Amino acid sequence: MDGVQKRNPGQPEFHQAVHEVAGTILPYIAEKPIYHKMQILERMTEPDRVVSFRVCWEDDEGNIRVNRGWRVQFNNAIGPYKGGCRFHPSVNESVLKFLGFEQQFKNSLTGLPMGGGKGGANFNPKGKSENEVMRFCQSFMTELCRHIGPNTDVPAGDIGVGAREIGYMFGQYKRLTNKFEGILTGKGLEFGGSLIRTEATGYGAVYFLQSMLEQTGGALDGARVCISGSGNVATYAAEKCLHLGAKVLTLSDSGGYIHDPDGIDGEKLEWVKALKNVRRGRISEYVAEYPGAEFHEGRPWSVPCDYAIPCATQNEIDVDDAKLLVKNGCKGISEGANMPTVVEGINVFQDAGILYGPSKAANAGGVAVSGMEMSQNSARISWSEDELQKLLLETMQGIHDNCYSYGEGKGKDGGCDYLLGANVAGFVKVADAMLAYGVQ
Ligand code: NDP
Ligand code: 2IT
Repeated sequence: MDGVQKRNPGQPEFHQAVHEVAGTILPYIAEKPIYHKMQILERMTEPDRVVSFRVCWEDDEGNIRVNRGWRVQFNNAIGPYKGGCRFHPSVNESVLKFLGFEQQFKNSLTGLPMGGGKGGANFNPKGKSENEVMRFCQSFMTELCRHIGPNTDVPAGDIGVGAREIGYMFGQYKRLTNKFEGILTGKGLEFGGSLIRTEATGYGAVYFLQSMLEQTGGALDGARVCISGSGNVATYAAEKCLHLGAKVLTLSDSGGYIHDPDGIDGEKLEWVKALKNVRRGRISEYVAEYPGAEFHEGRPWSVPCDYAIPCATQNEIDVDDAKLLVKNGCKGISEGANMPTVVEGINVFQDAGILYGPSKAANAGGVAVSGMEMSQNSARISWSEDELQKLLLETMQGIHDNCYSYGEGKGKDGGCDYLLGANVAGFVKVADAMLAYGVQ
């Protein structure tokens, strides 16, 4: 950890992600001297490369705007670099390195041949016109296109990057290279996208929770669920909760959260999806449409619930939020967002002995279906929705079982330590591939 902090000054999110993994991996590799001798964990903390570049674009008033873009190619030991792109003003090298670091283990857990990477820009899509977003995406891809390829690096969406942005970026790649190839996932169905990629992360996070509940005898039917965020992951996590009979009480955005004591049903959820994807509005508008609900500033964790599914951003559950959730009777967390809980918050959940599904396992459904999109593009075929739904469910159950096999009996009172399970299960495959390649 000292070395990581020294080599990466001013990158707290990256330190946090490494700390969380190292804390569970170090005891595991203590008994496996070869990993230590070959410095595998240390090599995993150093990205293969970080590309940063200027993204220039013209706004609607004719002003020239300058942003910074990045692609962090973390590790391609088990497959081409793979991971999303985030457009948000908070994006910096620390955030993208934490995300890329996590992604290498997450992608390994899916069982598919994908390495880890992440990219994005400090661009704020909020308040931008369609044309401004298009020009930004085109400019971003004009540089990014030299660093990616179907067998090299395959980006996808993340915060601020959805179907619209992927369409603009794919179109620009095609135009610049004169190649129609699977260099992005999350594409539109008309141009090589896969069915259920949109739903996959949110559905997957709920399947992971369901698998954990099967071990302990809990159920989602009739349970109260708090969800944060109101974007891609949050809305589809909510949808799957509804399919399984749960009552969804909250959604949020960076302005605050809504609490609907009657539950956010299917019709209300469709309204939220249109609000976010079509009108690009704010979650606070929900209470005008549904007066039974309340809007509050801050985060939704003070609302009593049986299960919580954070689906907005990193560090959105601090130690006080974690204590409050436990105090109010929350029995399980499944992380849809990446690293949404601070390290001390994770300790609170684990000390309380409640179920804790860490992000690299619980939200792997999105990248798993991205991997399936890559396969479909390579074979120039498309699988049916039924096939993909079954594959997603089986993949999430497989990830759960893999984590369980390493974490069983290692948690409080003999429960499963899913954090340890996910870290070790994700680590082993990447580590063994790196061993095979020798020193590099
Ligand atoms: P979206 O852009 O679709 O939605 C993000 C949501 O989170 C919005 O409601 C947004 O509110 C809110 N949010 C973002 N930043 C903050 C912040 N700093 N404080 C409070 N709220 C915030 O992104 P996704 O749903 O795709 O991603 C959500 C999370 O899931 C991220 O952590 C992402 O890394 C992770 N993830 C996404 C995957 C995917 O397939 N898309 C796969 C795996 C993980 P506002 O509109 O106000 O910004
Ligand atoms: O964090 C993630 O796993 C994603 N944003 C999805 C990555 C992908 O390549 O589909």
